[in-house]
Amino acid sequence: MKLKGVLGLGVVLTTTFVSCQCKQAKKEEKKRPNILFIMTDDHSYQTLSAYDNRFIETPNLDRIAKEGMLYTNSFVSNSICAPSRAVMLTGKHSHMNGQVNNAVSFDGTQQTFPKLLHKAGYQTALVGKWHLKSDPTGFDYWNILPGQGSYYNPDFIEMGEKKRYEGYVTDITNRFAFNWLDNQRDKEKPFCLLLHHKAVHRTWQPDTAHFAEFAEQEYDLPHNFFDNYEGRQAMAEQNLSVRTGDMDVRYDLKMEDEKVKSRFGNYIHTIRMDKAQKEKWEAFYTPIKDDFLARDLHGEELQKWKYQRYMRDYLACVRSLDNSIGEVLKYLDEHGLAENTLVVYTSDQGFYMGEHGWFDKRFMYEQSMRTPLLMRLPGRIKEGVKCNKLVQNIDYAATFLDVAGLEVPQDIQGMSMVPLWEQKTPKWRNALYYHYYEFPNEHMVKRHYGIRTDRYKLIHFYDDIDVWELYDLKEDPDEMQNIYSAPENKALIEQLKSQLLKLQKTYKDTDRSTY
Ligand code: SGN
Ligand code: CA
Repeated sequence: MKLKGVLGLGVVLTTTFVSCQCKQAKKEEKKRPNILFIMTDDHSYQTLSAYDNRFIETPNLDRIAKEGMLYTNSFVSNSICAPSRAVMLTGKHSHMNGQVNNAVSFDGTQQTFPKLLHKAGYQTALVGKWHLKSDPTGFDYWNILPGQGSYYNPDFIEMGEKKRYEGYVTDITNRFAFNWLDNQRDKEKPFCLLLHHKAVHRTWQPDTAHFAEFAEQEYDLPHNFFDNYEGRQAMAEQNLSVRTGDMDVRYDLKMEDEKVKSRFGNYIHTIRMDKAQKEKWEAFYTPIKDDFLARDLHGEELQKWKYQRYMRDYLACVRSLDNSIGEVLKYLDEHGLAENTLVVYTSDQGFYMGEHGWFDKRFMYEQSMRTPLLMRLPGRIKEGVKCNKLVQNIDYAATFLDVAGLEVPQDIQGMSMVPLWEQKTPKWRNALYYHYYEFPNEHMVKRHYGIRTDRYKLIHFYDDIDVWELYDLKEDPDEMQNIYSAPENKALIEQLKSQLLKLQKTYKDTDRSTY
């Protein structure tokens, strides 16, 4: 009897202990923050009003900055889509993860942060643009656009199965994210969701709902729109100009008419649209086209007209994007997820809004090397703060692992940004490394690598040319004066070159012959 009683008590005690432990474990589990990594495609910091409000107000994106941290010096290491994504997944520069350009296929057997989070008990998912050719690995759930995807009635590949969905891509991508959060994950576990939008990629097809807001707007030309590229050979030899046929009147600017000659043949924007979408589209663009044909523009007048058309379509796509961010933040509020979710907003790279006369990206110059970066995590990141440290997309993997309480593996090349949230001025880098490879290719941006410090940028264009450029970003933030050959800069150049070499050694990028 006695023994039984003791045993019984033991059982009770053990059960109580176990259930306490269980609760404790659950509590601990609750503390591990969710990670919502929102990335868009080609969204420039110039068109996010927390950075720059000359062109558009983006109140929903600004809310992340207001309630969290805005990085004023956020950069990529190779300003193009697939490479940027691979850098983020692996925390390693392009030459280390193998994704040096858009053409090769991502080696999905390698270490990535979603895999490490998954192993540590996170639920992982990816919706939207992927662009890495091989199937995603390390995700419990994925639903991706094939290649670049379509704006209207897009196909998505859900865990290997392709299906078409009616509607506008930005809305549909959000819907998949909400659906996974609502119905398809284990809610006992923390989650890491990659919400990666197609917008605002070329050819900037807006949702018909947002035509009107931008139709009559006039945008100031950047003061260097008519840049003559003097002293900057690689700038002169690119194919990413708004001013020339690189920006195509039919394909990019939607003037579909047999009188408009196009490099893209008879491209038709409404090809995937249903009747109602097509009618709204044509009701908007046909009068613009008629007016355009009647005016018969040439030279500078045509260039200026192209710039306005480009900006209006691009900004209308940003509007959908900003609205979609509003929906996401509302979802987190309404589902009790806002307090314990790290929200990250970035783009896969920057973009030219007519600076130097350009669209697109690729170059190590400011508008494309920079990218927006906002983060919110209540209790960990103070509200409305700015961070001016030099951060780069190699840092995301380490940051996500760190915030989840995991060790950052030695072979990851980036640094965790978590210490920057505490604003204790941790030991941080004072220079960034950059390397771009996709040449010869569309837009003809030469291969180059370089170093950017707070004040200077030194670039070496190589392969079919051998040209160095040096910019003093304090004196010349628009990179109009290549001061590489000025005799007074000799010592500075030597010092920057030795710093660059050190970075190449640290990051193990010493053999350019392999790619
Ligand atoms: C497409 C675009 C290019 C763009 C690349 C890379 N042309 O090829 O303008 O530079 O994507 O963009 S398009 O005719 O297909 O629109 S990236 O963001 O995916 O790297
Ligand atoms: Ca991109």
